[in-house]
Amino acid sequence: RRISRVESGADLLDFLDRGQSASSENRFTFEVAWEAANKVGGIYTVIRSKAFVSTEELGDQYCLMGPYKEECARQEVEEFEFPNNSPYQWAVNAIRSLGYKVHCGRWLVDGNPQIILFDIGSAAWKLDEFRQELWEKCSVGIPHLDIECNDAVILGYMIAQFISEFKSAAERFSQERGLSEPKIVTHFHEWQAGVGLIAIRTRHIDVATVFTTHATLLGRYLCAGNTDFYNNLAKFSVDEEAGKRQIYHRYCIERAATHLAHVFTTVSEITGYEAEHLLKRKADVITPNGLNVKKFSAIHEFQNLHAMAKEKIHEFTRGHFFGHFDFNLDKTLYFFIAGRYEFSNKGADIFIEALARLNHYLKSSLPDTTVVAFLIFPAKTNNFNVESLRGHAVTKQLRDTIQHVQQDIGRRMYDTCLSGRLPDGNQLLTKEDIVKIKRCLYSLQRHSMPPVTTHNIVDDWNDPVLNSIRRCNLFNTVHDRVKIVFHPEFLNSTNPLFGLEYEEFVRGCHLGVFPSYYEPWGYTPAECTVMGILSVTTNLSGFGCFMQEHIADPKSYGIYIVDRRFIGLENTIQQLAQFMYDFSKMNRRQRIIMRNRTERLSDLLDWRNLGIYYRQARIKALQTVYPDYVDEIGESVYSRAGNFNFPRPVSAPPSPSSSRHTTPAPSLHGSDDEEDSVDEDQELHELGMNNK
Ligand code: G6P
Ligand code: 1S3
Repeated sequence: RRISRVESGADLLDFLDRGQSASSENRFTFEVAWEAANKVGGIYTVIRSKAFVSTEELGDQYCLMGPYKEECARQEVEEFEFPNNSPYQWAVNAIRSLGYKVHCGRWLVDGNPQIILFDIGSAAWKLDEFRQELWEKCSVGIPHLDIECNDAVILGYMIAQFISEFKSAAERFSQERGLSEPKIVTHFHEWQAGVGLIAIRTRHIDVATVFTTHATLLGRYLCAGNTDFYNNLAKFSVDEEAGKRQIYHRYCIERAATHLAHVFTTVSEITGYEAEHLLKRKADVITPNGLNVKKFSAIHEFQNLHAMAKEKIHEFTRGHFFGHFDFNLDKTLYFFIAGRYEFSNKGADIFIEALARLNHYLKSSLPDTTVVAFLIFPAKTNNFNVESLRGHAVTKQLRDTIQHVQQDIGRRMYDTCLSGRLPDGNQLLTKEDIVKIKRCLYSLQRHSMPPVTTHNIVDDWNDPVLNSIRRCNLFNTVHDRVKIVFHPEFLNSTNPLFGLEYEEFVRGCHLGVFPSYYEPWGYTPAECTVMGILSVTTNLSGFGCFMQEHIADPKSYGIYIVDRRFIGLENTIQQLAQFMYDFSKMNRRQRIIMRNRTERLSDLLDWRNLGIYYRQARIKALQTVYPDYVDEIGESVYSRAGNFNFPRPVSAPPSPSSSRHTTPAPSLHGSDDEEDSVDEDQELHELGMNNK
C-alpha cells in the first residue's frame, strides 16, 4: 500500500480557498523577513517555498515585507502599484509622503505573493531617532559600528510605521463599505525582523504579532566554539555569554521580540528547548519547515532523473580521476555533504572521520565498491586548480577524438558495404586513428594523485576540511576505496567541472550525509527526501527529531538518524561509519526500493500539510488581540494536526504470481530489474531493513 497522503486527518488543503475566508473575515496577514526576496540562507527557502500555500490559503489578504535588496529584487520581483482604492495603496502613499521609498509588486515564485520592500537607505536619516526610541522604550543600545543591526532598526521602524498606516487605512476602508472590523496579524522571522515587532508593541499598535526564531543567536555562537552545548543549556549565564561575544545588543533585540510577541514559535522542538533556556520563553507553537513538493506524474520519473543526473556526475568523475581511473563506475556510489561552511556545526568533522573508517571497511570486505564523497562548502578560493581543469580537458579531448574516429569508421564501413564487400575488421582502424588515440592516451598519464579539492583554497594550511583529510590520510590513492572531492563553492549550471545545478547534483547522488551538531531544522536532508534520495541526519537536528517523532522506523525509509546526543563522539563516528558501510552493501535493486520508500515521505514535508502550524500560530495571536474572533477551523483540527504517522513501510506488492514465472529470479547482487518485480521484504531482509 502506498501512503499518498499523511494520515493526520487535518491538513491545510481543506482550507485553501484562495483567501475567500480571510477576505470574508476581513483578516489580513503580513509576513516579515530579512530574506523575503533576498537570498541569504535558510529563511529565504522557508518564505519562498511556503509562498504557494500562503497565497492559496490567504490570497491577496497576504503580503510579504522585507528590505529592498536591489540585486535579488530586480531578478525576482515584478513591481507594480496596488489599486488606488485598496488599503495597501493608501498605506504605501502615507509612508511615501514621509519620504520613505518602498517598492511594491509580486514575487515571481510559486504562488506569486504580494510583496512590499522597504528601501532602508531612504530612512537612514531617521536612524538616530529610531535608536533613541529603542533605547528609551526598551533600554537596548545599538552600537554605531554594527551596520547590520542599524539596518535592522531602520527596517523595523519603517515596517511599524507602515502597519500603523495600514491599520488606519483598513479601518477607514471597512467603515466606508460596512465591513467588519479588520483583523491584522503580523508575523516576524528572526532577530533581524524583530525590531518591527518591538516597535509595533511599544507603540501600542493594536495588531496581533507572531515571532519565529530559526536559530538563536547565542546558540549558534556557543556551538561554534566547541562547547558541550546541550548538556549545559540550563547553566549558561546568557547575558555574560552574549556580552563576551559582543552580540549583547542583538541578543536583547531577539529576546525582546520573543517576549513581546503574542505568540512565539520555533522551527523545531530542539530549537524550542534551546530558546526556552537561552531566550527564556517556551515556544507556543512549533512551526516545522516544509517544502513545496512537486509530485512527478509517474513513480519512475524521479528514479529516471536520478539515473540521468548520475550520468553527469560520472562524467565529472572520469575527468577528475583521469590517469587513476581504475574503478568501475557501475559499482561507484556518490555520497555528499553540503551547506554553510560551519565545519563542526554541520558535522563535516565526523563525516571525514567516518569516511576514513569506511575506507578501511571497504578495502577489507568490498574492494570492488568505490565511494566518491563530495564536500560542498563555500570557502575562500583563488579559483579552480589547474590539475582539476586539466583532467576535464584531457578526457574531453579523448571523448571527442573517439567520436571522430567512430564516425570515420562508420563512413568507411558504409562505403565498403555499398561496393558489395564485407568490411574487414583489421582495416577499420587506420594508422592515423591509432596515432590520434595514442596521443590522447599519453596526455592521460598522470604522475600525481587526483586532487582532493577542485579549487586553490586560500590559507590552505588552516582550512579545517583539508586538515582533517590530511590527518585521516584520505589522499585518493589507487588503494583507497573512498575518494574525496572537496568542492569549496556552491554548484550551479555554469560550473565548468560539473555543469549541474545543486538540485540535479543531489538527484544524481546516492546518499546525503548531514551529521550536524547544531541544526535548528536542516533543509538539506529534507530536500534529499522529497527527491527520493536517502540521507543521514542526527537527533540534534530539527529535521531528524521530527522524522523520529512521526515515522515508526526512519531507517526503513532511508533516513538514518545518527545519535549525537546520548552517546560519546567515538561511538557516534562508529555509528555513522556503520550506516555508510551498510548502505554500500546494498545492491542496485535494494537502492531502488529504498529510494521509492524515501520518496513516499515527501507528503510529510509538504507545506500543504505543515502550513497548518503557521495558521495555528497566527490564529492564536489573533484571538489574543481580538478575543471574539472565532476560527472557522476549530481547535480540534489543530490538535489532530500533530498526528502525522508513518507506520513501518509496507512493501510494494511483488509482481502478480501469473507473471512471476516469466520474470527471472531476482539476484541479490548487481541486477537492475524494474522495482515492481521485486519482493522488498526478501531484498531488504539481509540489511536489517525488513519490516517483518
Ligand atoms: C534509477 C533508474 C534505473 C537505474 C537506477 C540506478 O532507478 O530508473 O534505471 O538502474 O536508477 O540506481 P543506482 O542506485 O545504481 O544509481
Ligand atoms: C537556519 O539557517 P542555518 O542553515 O543557518 O534556518 C533554517 C530555516 O529555518 C534552518 O533550516 C537551519 O537549520 C538554520 O540554520
